[in-house]
Amino acid sequence: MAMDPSVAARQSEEAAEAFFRAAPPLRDRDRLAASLADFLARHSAGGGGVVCVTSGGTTVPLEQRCVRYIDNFSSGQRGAASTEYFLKAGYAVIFIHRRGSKQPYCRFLPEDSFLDLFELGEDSEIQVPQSHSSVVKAAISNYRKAIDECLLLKLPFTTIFEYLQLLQMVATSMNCLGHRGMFYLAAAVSDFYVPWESMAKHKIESAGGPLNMQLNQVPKMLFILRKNWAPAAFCVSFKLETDPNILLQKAEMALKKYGMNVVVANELANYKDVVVMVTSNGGRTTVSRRSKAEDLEAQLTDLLVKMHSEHIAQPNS
Ligand code: 9Z3
Repeated sequence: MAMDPSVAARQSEEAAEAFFRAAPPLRDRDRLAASLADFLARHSAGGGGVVCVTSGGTTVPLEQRCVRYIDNFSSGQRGAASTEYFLKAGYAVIFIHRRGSKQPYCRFLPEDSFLDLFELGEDSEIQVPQSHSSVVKAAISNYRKAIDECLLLKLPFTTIFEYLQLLQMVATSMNCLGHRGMFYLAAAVSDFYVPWESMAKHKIESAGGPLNMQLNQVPKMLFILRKNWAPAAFCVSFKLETDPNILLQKAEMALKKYGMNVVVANELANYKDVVVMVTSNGGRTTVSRRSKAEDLEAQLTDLLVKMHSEHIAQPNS
């Protein structure tokens, strides 16, 4: 028999509360909260949109003094590129990102950028070779403009504990923006984790033979975000699958179960080239990259910005 929805909702809320109670407290919480409050105060008046972009994969530590961890697939490319397009469209962006993942405006810099981008001149001064100068100038000027005009706030995470605490902090603070807020949840979030209180304190011994470990399910925070943290915001989540036969069905399930406005469905094999936007009015829109020179995120964010404007114009939608 299906569970009563109000009982299921209460259970999700309790699971979320238990998760936050037991999680190790966010380092630097007060400083991060102050910079978030300052950022949002600048955007609370006026009619502009504010989007929270999440990007990169969360880790699941196996030990409190962590040597080993489980990771999630995500380079941060999608979140970093999308941040650039949202800024271009006039949004203020809160970029919750995995430490060390791809960053806005740095996507076209060489991998080992510090060593590859600079050279020593005749008098040992540091200079940028001509071949890289236009990429470097564009990156610096776009980045500086976004920071100086207070349009980009970067908040880093590594673990699932940090990620969910940051998301909760940002979402509850963005609630004051009502329909002007958007969530674009591209981070690859762990489904399973080891609760902090049952986690080994020190490095797990290998002398004892095979390791048996039970992982708990991470509470479904999308549901809580929509229901309690920022109910009026425009919410876009991503669904990643490796089996194309279940992808759209899973995306539709997420749309209904968590009350998302849009679920972007993508398949690991071709996620850079094609995604399907599944929307709450029953629509399915395929977005494909027209050439390798183009970012799929340009089209995707363009469509979402239009849908978000309609959401703002029709507050009861
Ligand atoms: C995605 O599906 C993203 O599009 C990618 C982007 C992680 C594939 P990259 O960062 O990759 O450009 O290298 N993100 C969401 C993945 C996810 O964990 N979704 C959950 C799920 O599928 C729902 S929150 O269950």
